[in-house]
Order: sequence, then C-alpha cells, then structure tokens
Amino acid sequence: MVVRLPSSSEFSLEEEMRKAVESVFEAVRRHHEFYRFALPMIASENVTSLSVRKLLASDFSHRYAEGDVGKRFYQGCEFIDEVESLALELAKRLFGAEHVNVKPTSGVNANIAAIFALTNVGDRIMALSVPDGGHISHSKFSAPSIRGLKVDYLPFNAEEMNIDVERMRQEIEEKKPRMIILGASLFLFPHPVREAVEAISEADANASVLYDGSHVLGLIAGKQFQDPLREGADVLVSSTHKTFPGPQGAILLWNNDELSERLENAVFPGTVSNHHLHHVAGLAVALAEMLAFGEAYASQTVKNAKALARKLHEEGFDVLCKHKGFTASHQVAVDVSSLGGGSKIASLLESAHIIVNKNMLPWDKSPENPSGIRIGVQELTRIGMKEREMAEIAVFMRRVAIDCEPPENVKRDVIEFRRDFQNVHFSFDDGDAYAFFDELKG
Ligand code: DSN
Repeated sequence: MVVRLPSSSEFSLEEEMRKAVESVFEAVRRHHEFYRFALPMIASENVTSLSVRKLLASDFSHRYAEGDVGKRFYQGCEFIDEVESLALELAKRLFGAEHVNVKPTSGVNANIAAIFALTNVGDRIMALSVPDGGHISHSKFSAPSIRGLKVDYLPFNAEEMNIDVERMRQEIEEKKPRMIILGASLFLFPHPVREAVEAISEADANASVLYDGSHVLGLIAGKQFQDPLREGADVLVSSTHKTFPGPQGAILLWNNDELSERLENAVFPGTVSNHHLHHVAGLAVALAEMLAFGEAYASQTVKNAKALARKLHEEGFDVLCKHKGFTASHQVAVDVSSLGGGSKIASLLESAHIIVNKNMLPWDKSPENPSGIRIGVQELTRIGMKEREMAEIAVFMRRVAIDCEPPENVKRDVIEFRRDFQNVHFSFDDGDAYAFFDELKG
C-alpha cells in the first residue's frame, strides 16, 4: 500500500513531517505485527538475537573507521578496534581460516571484491546460471560483466539438482577458465569442490575456486554441510544473514597468504570505504552464538528441511529430488507448475501468512512466473520449531495450494499456530526479538 502525505495547505510543514515520521513507525509496527504471526520461509533471511539487535542500534552505526584494526584513518576508534579484532578472531576459530575480512556490506559487494582480486579483464570464468540456482552476481548480468569477464555456465543435471561433474571436467579442460564460482541461491546439495579443484589441476588451468556460501554459511559453521576451505576452495565468500544468523553484511575467508594483499585491497579501498561498524559488532556476537550453539541449530535446520519436504510430498506436492532425500540443506524446492505456477502459489500463501518466494527451476525461461517455489526453514528453526511443526506447516500449505481453501481461513490457523513461537533461540539471551522494538516510539 502506498501512503500519501496529507496536503500541505492543511498542516504546517513541521506537522506534516511529524505525521510522516509517525507513518514510518506505524508501517514498521504493522510489519512486526505481520511477521510475529506469520511463517517466514524465505531461504535467504533469518532473525538475529536480541543482543545483535541492540548492537545494530548502537552508536557504532554513526562512526567511521576506514582502514584496519590499529591502522585507521580516523580518530575515536579504540573500542571499534576491540570489537573488530574480536570478530576476526571468532571468525577464524569458527571457520578454521587463517584470514578473514568482515568489511563487505553485502554478498554482492563481497563477490565483486573477490572477482576483482582474482581475475583480470578478458578472463573466462564458469558459474551456475540463475535458472540452475546461481546467484545473479555470478552471472553475465552483474559483477563478471563489470570486470569485463566472459562467463560460461557450468553444466547442470536438473534431475540431481547439482553440477554435472563429468561435463564440468571436460569444459574446464577445453575452456581453461580463470575462475570457477561454486555455491548457489537454490542450493539443495553440496557442490563438487574437490572435483573442480582436481579438474583445474589436471587441465593445468590456473583457476581460482570461489565458493559463495551465502545460503549455507550457518550450516558450514554448524558442521552440517560441506567444508569448502578444507575441500580446496581458494576463498569462501558469504553474506552473513541467511542460514548464518548475523546482521546483513558479508565476510571473506581464505587460507593462502599469497591471496591476502589482493583480497584485502579489493575490499578496502577497492569496493568499500567505511564498513558498517554496528553490523561488525552484531556479527561478533552472532559468531560467538554460532560457536556455542551452531551445531545444534544447523543440525535441527537440516532435519526440519527434510521433514518439511517429506511431508509436502506426502500431502501431494511435487517436491524436487525425492530419490536423494529431497534436500541436504535448509531449502526445499517445489515444482508448482501444475498448481498455477510460482507467482500464483507464493501470492496465495502470503495471503495465509506463509511467506515463500517464487523461484526459477532449471527448465524455466521466465523469472516472472517460474515453475517453482523455494522454501527455507532456518528462521522457523531459530524460533524453536521442529519436525512436528514442519508437518503442520505442510498441511497449511496443502489447504491453500491444493485444496484451494480460502487463504483467510488458513491465515487464522497460522496466527494461532505461531503464538507459541515468539522467542529466538540458540543465543545467550533467548527472548522475544520484537519486544525490543515495540518499546520504541516515533
Ligand atoms: N538471491 C537472493 C536469494 O537467494 O534470496 C539473495 O541475494
């Protein structure tokens, strides 16, 4: 809904602006009310703990600290240095990495930095296409084009929902790319990192392997997915707010000292001037939370995804990859083309307070009305849901999408169902994550 400001002839400018401020607070309050009683299942989102939320509202958000810990271009950074150095140490420990950079402000920002550091204009790279699950920033429409790279798409086996290893080997041999980007946005099963590294070596291709772990960073941290750095990836690039329950932002992790200067410079001053210091503070806490509780959270997340997929299949949905147990991540992919397509089903579900996104599947041509929906269970896991709740959610979804029950009816049941799940878990201050904001007034 678009909010219109009252006409300025009725009110003074100050009154008009006061109403504008109230409108912002009111919209955010209503957003919170909606999410408090909805089932948020966008696979790229999560909720942060109360501690992280408090830090996001701290004075760190006002400050500048360009440069590195102990070598800033601004005064006043003593405590910012303490926090950033702690974040770096915690990240090294959690991911078993020698080198870490916590400055990129988004996953795309981090990908651009890594691509600039590890390729030269005119190089050829390989990555997944968007319909096969690749992120837009791996494609010829984004960072690779800005860098002047040629992009070949990795061969994909839609039946297995994974990279076709044999064809990938042949293409690496033939094309001798300078970089292979693994990792995806539709990401059900671990990618063939070891196989890509072997193929590069056999082809004498001198290519780097960039693993974009944005979707699965929390599962990697919790030891429930592949470990790309141990499998041979040169750099793990990731956003920090999907399965990893940190503030929005990104991280780079690597082990090879020889890459350090190029990667660090590509972030600052290359693609970030001032990083977002309040997000670094929140990230430090999220890293500590994941060191303490990450394995339990990640393990329950994968169990929940498998349980939801199985039950959706039993309820009559066309869930991808039954022969492989449906998923090994936080995601479930469903082909809803026979039910009217991804746009229609995602929109109907939203009316019932069930939030998923329409998603292209490998055989799709149009992003507007793709065949699929993508579902992520990481946020529901954070608020305490387990396999039993996944089974109930599958029934809510069937009632909307297959039984064509009015979404309003299902919405009432979803709101009731959600009442018992208000607190964020796997943190040091398990509590109602919305209450903090509710105390604030415009
Ligand atoms: N591609 C978005 C997603 O996976 O939802 C995130 O950048």
